[in-house]
Amino acid sequence: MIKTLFAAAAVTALSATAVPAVAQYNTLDGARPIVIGHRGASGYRPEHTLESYRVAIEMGADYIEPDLVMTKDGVLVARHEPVIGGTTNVSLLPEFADRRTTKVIDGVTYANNWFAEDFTLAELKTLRAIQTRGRDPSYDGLFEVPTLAEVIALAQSESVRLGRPIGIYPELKHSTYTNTVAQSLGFGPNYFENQLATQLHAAYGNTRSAPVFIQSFEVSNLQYLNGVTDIKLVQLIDADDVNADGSMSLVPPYERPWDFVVNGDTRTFADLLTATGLGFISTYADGVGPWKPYLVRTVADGIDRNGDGVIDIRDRRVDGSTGVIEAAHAAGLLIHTWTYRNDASGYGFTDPAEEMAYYMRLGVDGVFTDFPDTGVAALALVPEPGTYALMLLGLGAVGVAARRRRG
Ligand SMILES: [Ca+2]
Ligand SMILES: [Ca+2]
Repeated sequence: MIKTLFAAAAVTALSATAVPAVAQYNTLDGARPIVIGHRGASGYRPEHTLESYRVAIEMGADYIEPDLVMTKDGVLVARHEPVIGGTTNVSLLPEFADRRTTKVIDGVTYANNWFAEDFTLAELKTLRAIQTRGRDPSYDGLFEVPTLAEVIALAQSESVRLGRPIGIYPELKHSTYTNTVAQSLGFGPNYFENQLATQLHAAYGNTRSAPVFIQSFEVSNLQYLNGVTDIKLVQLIDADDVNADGSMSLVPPYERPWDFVVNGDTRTFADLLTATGLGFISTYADGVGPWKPYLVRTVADGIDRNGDGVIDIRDRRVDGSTGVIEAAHAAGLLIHTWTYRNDASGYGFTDPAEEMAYYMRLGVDGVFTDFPDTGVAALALVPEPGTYALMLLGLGAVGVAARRRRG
């Protein structure tokens, strides 16, 4: 209905040859898509450090993304996983050699590694973050593991300093697992979600207008939070991989939310993206966050788009929307997708900004990227739908005027 109203406004403006107040994007409400600094600016600095978040903010990210795990003393800290052997220098520290162990998290065995919940905050603070994915290691060993409280403080102080809102997009990692650990440490049920909600409410108030999205791959934790907070909630949608024919691969343990596995719910992640599934999500969440291959159709046409001499899944030509974006919007859900990387583009895009712009033109409401400056660059490549229609009618000057007006 909102989009219909905007379209009517465009026609009125056209007939009056005035500057049109048109919807500029195919997003749920016509607003500019948001750029989310995935683990900060993790393409440039070790992920989930205050420095990584700070660089993301400097590059223009609208939101910074802390993934949350829990310490032995129940403090929420930012790490991609409870497993910390690969993202810190813990393996180099002889004093923690005896913490090395093997655990199973959501059906996956992590052998001979270190786990956040076996360290107090004071102990974790003696570790230093290291870069991942083979990226520039020159910042390794410099930065601490930040607490959620420190991430909130950074976002709020930077919002004041820069005069623009910097949101946070915390992810509850493995809630079922983390709450089991929390109970074994003597904390109460839903400790993980309660801690997050308590800290967010103290910092922002219990309000939907807080510059915060809470995300999770599990469902029951978000349903629980829906009864605890008005802060916006986003259901993440995973898959195992993309098959050679471009279809989604749904293989355990990545075929359904882990709490579904525990509770015997047989719905897959893909089931949650049907109209029925999206309607279900809309009963407890404000948005949905699918892995990006769910959103675009692709065609294998034999062209080596990335020029590496091999024809594979990454060379497939994108061919429009699968309909998931439109279905999410029809269910009233925002749609934020991930992860965009300059050093690992998908589907034959040689320009990572153009890749993000493609999804933005289709209507996604936000993108998670390790390279927030590229996300900002992508925004400049997205023609506003209203402007584009006017240009087709030979009124390019009006379109230029409209583009200049964009803040
Ligand atoms: Ca995350
Ligand atoms: Ca290739």
